[in-house]
Amino acid sequence: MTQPELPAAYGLLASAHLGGGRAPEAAFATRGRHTRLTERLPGQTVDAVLVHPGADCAGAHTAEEDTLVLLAGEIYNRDEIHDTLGTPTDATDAELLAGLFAKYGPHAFRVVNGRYAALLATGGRLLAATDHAGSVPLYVRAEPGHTLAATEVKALTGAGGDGGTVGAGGTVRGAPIPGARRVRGLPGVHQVPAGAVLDIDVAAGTVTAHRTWVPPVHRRLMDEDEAVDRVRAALEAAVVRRLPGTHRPLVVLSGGIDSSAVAALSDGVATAGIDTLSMGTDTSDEFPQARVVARHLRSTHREITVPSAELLTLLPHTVHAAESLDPEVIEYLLPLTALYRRMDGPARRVLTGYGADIPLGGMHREDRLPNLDTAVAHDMDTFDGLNEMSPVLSTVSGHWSTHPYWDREVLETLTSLEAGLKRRYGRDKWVLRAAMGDLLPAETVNRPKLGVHEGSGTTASFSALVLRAGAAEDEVAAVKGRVVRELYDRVVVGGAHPDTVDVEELTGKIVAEGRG
Ligand code: IOT
Ligand code: MG
Repeated sequence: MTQPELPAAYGLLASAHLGGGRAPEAAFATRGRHTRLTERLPGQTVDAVLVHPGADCAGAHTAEEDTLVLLAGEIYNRDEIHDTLGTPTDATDAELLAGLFAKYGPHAFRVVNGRYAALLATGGRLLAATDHAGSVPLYVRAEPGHTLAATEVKALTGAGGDGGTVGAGGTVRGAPIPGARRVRGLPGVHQVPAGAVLDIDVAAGTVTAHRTWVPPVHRRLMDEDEAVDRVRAALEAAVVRRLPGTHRPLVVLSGGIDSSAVAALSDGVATAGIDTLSMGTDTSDEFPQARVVARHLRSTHREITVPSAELLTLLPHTVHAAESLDPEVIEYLLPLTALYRRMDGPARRVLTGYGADIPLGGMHREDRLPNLDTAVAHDMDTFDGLNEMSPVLSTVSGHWSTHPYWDREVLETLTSLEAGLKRRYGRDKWVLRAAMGDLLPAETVNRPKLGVHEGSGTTASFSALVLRAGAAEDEVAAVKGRVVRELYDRVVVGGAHPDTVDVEELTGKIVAEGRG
């Protein structure tokens, strides 16, 4: 199974109400055309906006009988779903979700492997669903008689209309949704957890949460060969189901094992070859390491150099796109934001190596296995809400990104391996390196991990900015956290355009306040 070049829709905003509502205004960071639709169902009316890359977004919505489905993103186990439903092979992803709902009810989302956020309105209920990883963020605000849902926080703040703190039914906004995280600065707005469905009674504004996926907590013992074979097979299948059917795939390549593996596996299937793209800054790059892989695969390779000063001006844009409050995640995403913004030309499907380090413990730099598994368990417990996989990083520039390591099957396989297969013979991510031994040069397979924030000099540049603003060494981490929070308050909650925020000035203000 391959994918079309781009999914039918990148993002959505919907207002479900009992009548009398008005079509919401959408303020997405995601670039694309907007299609509005209104559906009157027996128990509610839904006004929606889909943001999409192509001329039409027919594949992203369907209304059958009394059920409406809206979908941002794409499904990867379409073949399995066709088999179980007996649907025609030209059925759209939205139609597949409608078919699964007719068969399984809200449990439909338990069988989907995808990168999506979906809304399903039926009778008086609105179901808001995320994929297992919550890789397409989804936010809701439910109050009696009126529910808003959107793939970006800022689309909801813009859509509020009535703006105050008292909802239509006279209730004060901000009632908790058990199991869902509140969104900072916006009473009543919650993020749908990863691998979850919120089942909302539109009239009452009440919400029941169901989990559709949880990270594996068990670990499997197996011999080296079996582990290596499983990892190779799972990753290859995940890459194949993310490849564009007719166009050349583009892989963002650091030359580390994660992205090099994705490039090599893509190259093995894409008959016309692949494109690779690397970014660096004037202070630091991994160009030589990426070139080794590009030459080996004979990819059409491009390098982009971003001046560090320019990189830092994109901090507000990174927070605006990712809507994340985590300063470390923002440091990982900043160089990628810069890269996607420099990708001119037609909209592309981009494969990344993002996320491999989480189930494999790649960020953990010591030998002791108990500590490695503690790190893996911690990271698998805490990824939700960080939005590091958000497609908005690239859809702001019109491009669609997808992450094979966070494919549901790959993630389950990697997470559940015992720690000794992840670190072995003194090597990090051993099982992945061993699985790629025949497809990549030895120097690539053996190269120790370097994070994108290190290889691009991003962490160092951000630290230098904070120190220039007058912070002491031991204040740097805390100041970065405050800078990111302030950026979030301005560009996500406050609606400021990221171009209008001066990071240097803001950092200076924060350091001065800390002293005052
Ligand atoms: P890293 O693994 O270095 O980079 C993630 C992906 O970004 C790479 O696989 C590659 O596709 C792309 N990339 C990185 N550097 C470049 C470059 N110079 N040019 C082009 N593309 C590049 C941070 C990290 O180390 O990224 N992400 C980790 C860990 C996340 C931690 N999160 C958490 N604990 N919740 C990761 O697993 O990706
Ligand atoms: Mg990596």
